Parts: sequence; C-alpha cells; structure tokens
Amino acid sequence: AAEEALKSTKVVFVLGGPGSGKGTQCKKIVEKFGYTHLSTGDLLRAEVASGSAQGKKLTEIMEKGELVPLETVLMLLKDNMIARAPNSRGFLIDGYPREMEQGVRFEDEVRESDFLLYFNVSEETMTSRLLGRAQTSGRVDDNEETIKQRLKTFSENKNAIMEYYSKGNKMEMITAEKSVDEVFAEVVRAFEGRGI
Ligand code: B4P
Repeated sequence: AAEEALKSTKVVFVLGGPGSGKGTQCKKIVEKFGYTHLSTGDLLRAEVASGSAQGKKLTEIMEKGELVPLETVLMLLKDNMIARAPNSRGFLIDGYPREMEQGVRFEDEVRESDFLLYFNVSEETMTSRLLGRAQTSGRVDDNEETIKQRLKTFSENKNAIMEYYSKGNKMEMITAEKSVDEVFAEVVRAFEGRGI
C-alpha cells in the first residue's frame, strides 16, 4: 500500500551547486506548500551520525567532495519515501539527481518526477556562502579544499542533467544570486506555474 501511495504523490527534484541555497529554499517551500522535504545530504549525514560501518565510508567520500554510490542514496531515499508517503502530499527531493544516472534509476524504480527546480548561481557566490556557513556548521565538507572539489563534481554533472530535464520541459530555472526572500518569490512563481 505504501508503494501504491508513492504513485499518487508528487515529486519535485531540487538541484543546484553546493551553497546554491537548496536546503534554505526547501524549508520555505515546506512552510508554504506543505511538502515533505528529503535532503539526500541530510539523510547521508544521519547515516554517518548513526555510527554504522557504512557511515564511516560515507564520511570519507563526503570529505573528498565526491558523490557517494548511487545505490546507497537511492535506497535511503526510497525507504524514507515509503515510510512517509501515507502522510505526504508531495516530496521535495533535495540534492538529487546529482548525476544523470540517479535520475534515470529513480524514475525507473520509484516514480516519474513532476519537475526539477534548478538553482542557478555563480561559483563565487557558492564559495562565499559555504565559507560563511563553515564558521558554524561543523560540517566535514565546509572547508576551502573540499568546496573546490564539490564545485568540480557538480560542474562535471550539471550539463547532462539540465539538458535531460529541459528537453522534457521539466526544468524550472531559478536565479539564486539574490536574497533568500527574493529567490523564494521566484520559487513560488515556478510552483504556481506548475499548478501546485
Ligand atoms: P548537501 O547536503 O546537498 O550539501 P549542499 O550542496 O551544500 O547543500 P545545502 O542544502 O546544505 O546548502 P544550501 O545551498 O542551502 O551535500 C553534501 C554532500 O553529500 C555532497 O558533496 C555529496 O558528497 C553527498 N551527497 C548528497 N546528495 C548526494 C547524492 N544524491 N548522490 C551522491 N552523493 C550525495 O546553503 C548553503 C549556505 O548558503 C547556507 O549557509 C545558507 O544560509 C546560505 N544561503 C542560502 N541561500 C542564500 C541566499 N539567497 N543569500 C545568502 N546566503 C544564502
């Protein structure tokens, strides 16, 4: 029944480079539209915090700014979606797909996405936001060296992903350079334009 519930829900992918404001905007979307927010980064950090053997491997990968294996992320997502589907009117899948193959596998094994929200912002802005957050976040990946690598990983994958979703008329591009509230106004327009 839970797997059935997934079929009738909505799925919005939320993508952007590290520090583009994905997590920040998702919190606001939840307040306004009541969606269920699942951040793959948060799910992975929770796995790390659980102290499992798998968690240790994940830390090493995240410290290097690389992508963790697709199977790991997809399984975490799927389990969480099934658990929460009965009480959800739709899902915001934040930080996913980070490589083309993640999107393809998700749509095969879970369900089709409704659209992809893409936060477009310059590398300079992303770097300065992440360095700002580094002062208080305690995250192993918020340091200059890892930020460089995260930006590189992102730029290697983004074109294929954007091309795929824009071809299917499924991409909503948001200019994310401005303040949190100004960016959110654009996000609201995108959601309303999609009839949500
Ligand atoms: P994430 O947790 O997704 O980290 P992130 O890209 O930095 O995004 P986050 O949502 O936290 O930050 P935001 O931009 O909102 O990923 C971490 C790592 O996990 C990855 O490197 C990878 O190793 C692994 N991973 C995650 N998903 C994966 C997947 N699908 N497959 C494989 N591996 C995966 O905010 C950043 C800062 O900017 C904040 O301090 C915020 O306050 C500030 N900010 C936001 N909007 C602003 C604005 N408009 N103006 C000024 N500041 C703003």
